[in-house]
Amino acid sequence: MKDEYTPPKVWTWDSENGGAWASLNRPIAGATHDKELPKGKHPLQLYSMGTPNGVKVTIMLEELLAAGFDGAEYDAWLIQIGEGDQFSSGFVEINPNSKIPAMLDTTTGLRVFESASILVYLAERFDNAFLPTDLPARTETMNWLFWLQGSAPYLGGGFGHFYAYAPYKMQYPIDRFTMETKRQLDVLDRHLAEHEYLAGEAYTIADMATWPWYGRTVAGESYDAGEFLDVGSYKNVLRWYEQIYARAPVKRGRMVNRTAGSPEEQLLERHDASDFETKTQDKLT
Ligand SMILES: N[C@@H](CCC(=O)N[C@@H](CS)C(=O)NCC(=O)O)C(=O)O
Repeated sequence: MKDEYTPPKVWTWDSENGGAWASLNRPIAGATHDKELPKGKHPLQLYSMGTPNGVKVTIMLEELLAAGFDGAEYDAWLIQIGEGDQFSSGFVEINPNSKIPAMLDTTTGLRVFESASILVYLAERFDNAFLPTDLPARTETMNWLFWLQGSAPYLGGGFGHFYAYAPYKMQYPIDRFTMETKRQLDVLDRHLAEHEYLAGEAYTIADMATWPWYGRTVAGESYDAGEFLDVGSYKNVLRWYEQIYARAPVKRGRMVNRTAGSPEEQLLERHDASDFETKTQDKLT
């Protein structure tokens, strides 16, 4: 069988193992080069890219600003993960795990990494916005937020990797992760049949975290796999996806640090609210 493999006694790093991203993957942590991070004028400095994990945070920041929290003004700097920016000494100082998104709050002097930690941090910094304070709804918000953080790696690192990025198609991992991805979509679909949002009646950080992953998937935007996953059958997830996409802050958040798609939707860096009108890629090129 083509995929059969007998592991050696001790694994060694074969830097030529192929597949998208292979040149960036290393079995060790730490910085690869010395470079400071840029700093802007706003209280919050975000270092990110418009991937699903990055978009969670830019949606939250745009939602906070739209809700009137001026202290949530932010500079969003682009970290090009395909070019290894996440391995600079400056980035590693604020996230030793070298993954976007990472944030520096210049008001408190705190670094914040892991997208869900950033969402909870921002909610708590700004009057528990989008994080209910009553115990049942707060618990349900956390349930779904942790569900997303545990589930999305199966969709991205599992299904997406083997369906779209691996050097060749292998049935065993594709079957395994397709099964799991469809099971997760069904979990969401059944829950959203009974509830307007993930935590119940309120739109929360759990929706903001889940929308860029599973919303994007039912919209057919993940890994060119809409037909393969039969995404049209998850009607309740689609209803929830569209309801959230109708929000102006979500539309804006989705554009920040975005490097793919139509140029008018790509705002590579965001330093001012007016940048959405004047600095998208269609206007700059
Ligand atoms: N659990 C992390 C995951 C972050 C993550 O995987 N980020 C990806 C982009 S979506 C990344 O920075 N990849 C770069 C790399 O692996 O070198 C979070 O939720 O923040």
